[in-house]
Amino acid sequence: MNTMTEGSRLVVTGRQKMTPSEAFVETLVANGVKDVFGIVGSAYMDALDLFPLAGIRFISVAHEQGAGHMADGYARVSGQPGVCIAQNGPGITNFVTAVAAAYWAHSPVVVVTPETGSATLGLGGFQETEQLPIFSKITKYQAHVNNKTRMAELTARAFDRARLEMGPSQLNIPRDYFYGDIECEIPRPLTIERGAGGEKSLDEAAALLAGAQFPVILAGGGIIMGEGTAEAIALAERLQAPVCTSYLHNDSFPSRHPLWCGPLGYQGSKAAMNLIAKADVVLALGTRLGPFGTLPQHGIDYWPKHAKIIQIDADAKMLGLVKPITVGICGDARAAANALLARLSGRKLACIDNQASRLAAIASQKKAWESELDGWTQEKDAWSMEVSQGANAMHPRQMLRELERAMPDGAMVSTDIGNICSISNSYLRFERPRSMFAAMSFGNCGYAFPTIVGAKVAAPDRPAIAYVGDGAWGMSFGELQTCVRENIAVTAVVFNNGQWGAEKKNHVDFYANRFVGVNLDKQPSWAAVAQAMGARGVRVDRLSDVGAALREAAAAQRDGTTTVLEMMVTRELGDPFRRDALSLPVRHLDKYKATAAK
Ligand SMILES: Cc1ncc(C[n+]2csc(CCOP(=O)(O)OP(=O)(O)O)c2C)c(N)n1
Ligand SMILES: [Mg+2]
Repeated sequence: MNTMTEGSRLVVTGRQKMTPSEAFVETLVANGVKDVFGIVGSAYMDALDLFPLAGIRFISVAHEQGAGHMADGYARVSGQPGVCIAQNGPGITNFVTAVAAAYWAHSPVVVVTPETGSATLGLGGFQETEQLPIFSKITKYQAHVNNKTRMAELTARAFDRARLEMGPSQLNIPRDYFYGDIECEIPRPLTIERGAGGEKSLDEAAALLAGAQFPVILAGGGIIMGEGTAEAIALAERLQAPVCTSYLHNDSFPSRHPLWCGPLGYQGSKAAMNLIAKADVVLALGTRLGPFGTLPQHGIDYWPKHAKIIQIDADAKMLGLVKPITVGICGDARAAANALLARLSGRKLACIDNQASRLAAIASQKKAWESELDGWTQEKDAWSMEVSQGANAMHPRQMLRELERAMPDGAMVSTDIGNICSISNSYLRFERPRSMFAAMSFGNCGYAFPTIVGAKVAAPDRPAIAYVGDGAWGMSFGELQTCVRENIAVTAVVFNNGQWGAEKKNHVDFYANRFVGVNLDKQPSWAAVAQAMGARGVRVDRLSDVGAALREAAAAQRDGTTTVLEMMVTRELGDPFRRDALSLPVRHLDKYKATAAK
């Protein structure tokens, strides 16, 4: 007996003779892999041939970058490794951007990189490049199959490490090593439980929290990855503390909870910023406190520099890296929250004595921010006023508010990098974790659409919506082919403002409107392009049509139809991304003096 049934699948057991291709595919099966994203290539054809009988669906995409992002979206929604594979050389180099994005999103992606044959490596044959150095800085682990007998062992380790280190791992396989006879056993996946952190640090943290007058929780992605939402809620309720969500993790705390205050960071919630500014103790739960996510916004320099900071992160290297901390706890967000709850149980808490005034502050800050958002129908700077005057198109903020109101329950939303996508941060609220998939700190345009396609594969019953600027759409709409061909129904909301808006904003603010390469003139009708590609394409010009258009598109997903909603919006632009990193132009050469700041 060398097979057994596990769930609905047949798995091989015991040490036995097999080919390396069989060993590779069986290790995928042992790791629960049901979907692999990629583009077909001769390099791994012998293994690919086994996918159907192994119960693995090969999702054939338009571009390998798309496959990498899909594996990322799949991993982020399921918590299980997403897998992508491609042809040696160019197929693999096409993965690079997606792997870098997955690295910073902490996504357990297994990147399978078949390589040129071991017998000709270094001779500069066909489709050859050194595939390990390229990924060395954007993976948590790299396995190189240096001997075909190690195929199962190293494949299994790539999965174990992706899970353990919460990030991409690379499995590099010389293409000739798929062939031959080996004898091996398929390893079972490792299950390593993460703990709460050191006892002493947890005691110190509990003491700080017990004495805090105005504790604030900063809820990070670690809560989502650690499945710790219920524990985070319980801790917040025990402390009656306001909860801010960390930048682009708007799904780390339910927005209908009275203690929820909204996101920090670029285009975040003023309520969250004003409240954290008052904190005497901040509990940063499951966050690396990334530098971009705590920059001043809306003119508010909110980070409480004199507060005691308790930082909890599963990666010890993140503790105290960006912000000075009082207590650093290397632990799982959920386990640590539980350990803190246990320590606070039955204890007298200073913050409970003054809870009424703090709850009143939360309620009034939230009310003020909501009414500010309601009244903030358009951007009021000179450029925005000029370009939106008399325009028939919608104001982006109003359009985003309408999308928010029409957002179907349980929706997953991915967001791209751009001015309008960034502004959407103010309007994206979620009730459950694993719902928001932003491009995170790698910040690449073209992220959102393929990522939502991968998310939809992992969660086919949830509405899947991508927010994408028209420039980023130009980079990524090719994956509409994948949606149509592979019957993966999603909705892309494309913001047509005819420009690379986020970068144009820098021209406006720093370069006296000298526009170079920021206008997207002569664009096609993206609704018509969608139709030509076999999807539904709808052009939306009026605010009153936005909600119905989104609801119809989400409903169409149930019939297997992908929709592109082309939102016609004005060219107005919100606050810039990188005010922190730009300076007014200085010129020394006469030739360029005309461009110097006046
Ligand atoms: C791959 C990549 N190339 C370039 C950039 C620089 N960049 C950041 S935002 C942006 C403009 C995005 O334009 P669009 O997608 O149309 O959205 P909008 O800003 O107009 O809302 C660009 C080019 C980037 N982040 N990623
Ligand atoms: Mg644009």
